[in-house]
Amino acid sequence: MNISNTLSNTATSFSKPDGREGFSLGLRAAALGLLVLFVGRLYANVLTPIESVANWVIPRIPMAWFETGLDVLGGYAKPLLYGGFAGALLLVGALGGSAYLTASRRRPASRRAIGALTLLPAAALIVAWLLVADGGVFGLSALAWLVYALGVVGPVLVREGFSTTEVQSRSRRRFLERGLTTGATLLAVGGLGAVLIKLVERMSVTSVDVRTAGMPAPFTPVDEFYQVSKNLVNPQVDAASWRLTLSGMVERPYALTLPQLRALPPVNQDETLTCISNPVGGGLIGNAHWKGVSLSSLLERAGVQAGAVDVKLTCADGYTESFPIAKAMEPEVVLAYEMNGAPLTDSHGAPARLLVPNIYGMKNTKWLEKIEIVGTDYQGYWQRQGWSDTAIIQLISQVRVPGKADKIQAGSAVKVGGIAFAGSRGVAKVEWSADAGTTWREARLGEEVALNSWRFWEADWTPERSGPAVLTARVTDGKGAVQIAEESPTLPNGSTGFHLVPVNVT
Ligand SMILES: Nc1nc2c(c(=O)[nH]1)N[C@H]1C(S)=C(S)[C@@H](COP(=O)(O)O)O[C@H]1N2
Ligand SMILES: [Mo]
Repeated sequence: MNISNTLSNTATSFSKPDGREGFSLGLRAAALGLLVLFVGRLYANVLTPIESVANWVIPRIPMAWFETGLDVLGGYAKPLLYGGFAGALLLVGALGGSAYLTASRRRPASRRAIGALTLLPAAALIVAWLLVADGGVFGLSALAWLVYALGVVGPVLVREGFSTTEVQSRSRRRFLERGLTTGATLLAVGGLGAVLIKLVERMSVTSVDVRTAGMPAPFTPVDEFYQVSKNLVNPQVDAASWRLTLSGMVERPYALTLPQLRALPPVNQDETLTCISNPVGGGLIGNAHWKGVSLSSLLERAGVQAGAVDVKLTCADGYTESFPIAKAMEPEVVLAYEMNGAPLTDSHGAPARLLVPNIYGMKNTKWLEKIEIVGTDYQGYWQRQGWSDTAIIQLISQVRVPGKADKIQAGSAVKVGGIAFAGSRGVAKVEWSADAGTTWREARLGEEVALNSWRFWEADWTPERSGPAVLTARVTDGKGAVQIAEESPTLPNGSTGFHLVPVNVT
């Protein structure tokens, strides 16, 4: 045994236990790897593994599970899933680093073999990911994942290299190394925080039970407008390179740039949008002023051929939808590029999204890129999962006031009011009830904002007795159809039933 070996053994015995050292090395390396994944997601549009997996899994699980998950987690499901994924990868990195360092120190001869073994699960994950990842991002996704895997094992390998070098320069190396790892750690933590915030900003995280109390503004401010999308992280479409193509069963296929779209004769339209997933009384509803171009004018320019059945829509996030060609020819179907007087925001579908009156939000496609005329009844993303294809908006009424905090006293008048919506059928009448629908009285209707918009209603109520009461409302549309009491869930046709609001009269 020579002197250098003795010194080396002494140095090792003074260093942190291998497991803990490996843990912290692996953790930092994983943070760096994760940073690479997130930066790639933000700036090169490379899906992270969690999104590839979610894209594959979600359409394959029963919708009831999906809905239950949303019910339990509310609007936080997406950030939680994403954060959980980041946490899991950090943990895998840390545990991997720890296991690797411990094992390789114990049997230095098999260091390389163990290194290779550590890479095996990563390789298996890459293969699994490749199998589920969608289309064109295959290569890039795999590359990012590989960087992550190497990021975990690589620094541990390098660290191992350090520990076997000559003893003389050891303390200087340690000093340098410590500086480098501290710097890298700070960079990784800061960078990770910053990109995570940016990614979370690109998630649609509206909870179904927000902002249903109190009368809403007639036009919903953009930042309060509900957001729904199938994506964990929404696309950010580059307006300069964006093209809308019109193709399929048309005489003259063509493409439009955003300036070309904006140069066409504009249509201004007030319209209420609501999600088919909105429960009775839920907040996934909003009204806005939209500006864009009528879809029929775009289709007429292309010349729709005989035998056309559906308009098929494809978006930047891979979302697909469709509706019948007859619907597409209605002048009020609008390809919008402005919302409440400002360019569409990313979360609401910039640079252009469809507005389809009388039909649930689902078919109001955001980030639209491709319009195809097809000769079949095309089934889009949600239809393949069992949601309605016609997706006609159900009759909707909500009681928004009085709220939970308002005092209601026997013998004194209180304002009762809310919203009513009937798609493009129009609101003809709203009735309200203080006994859960046993007896009805007619409410006063607010001004009609627009045929395709919601309508406010109100009434004065002077309760006679104290005790519990249940407020509710029902709407009659312009064709004489009356909202039904029968309760049905959101899947597949949108929720029905009365919005029952229990109150206590004192
Ligand atoms: N490209 C794309 N468009 C989409 C969706 C989507 O996931 N991807 N979600 C739809 C659903 S389910 C609804 S309710 C509306 C919501 O529009 P908003 O977020 O502007 O309120 O967008 C629709 N358009
Ligand atoms: Mo929706």
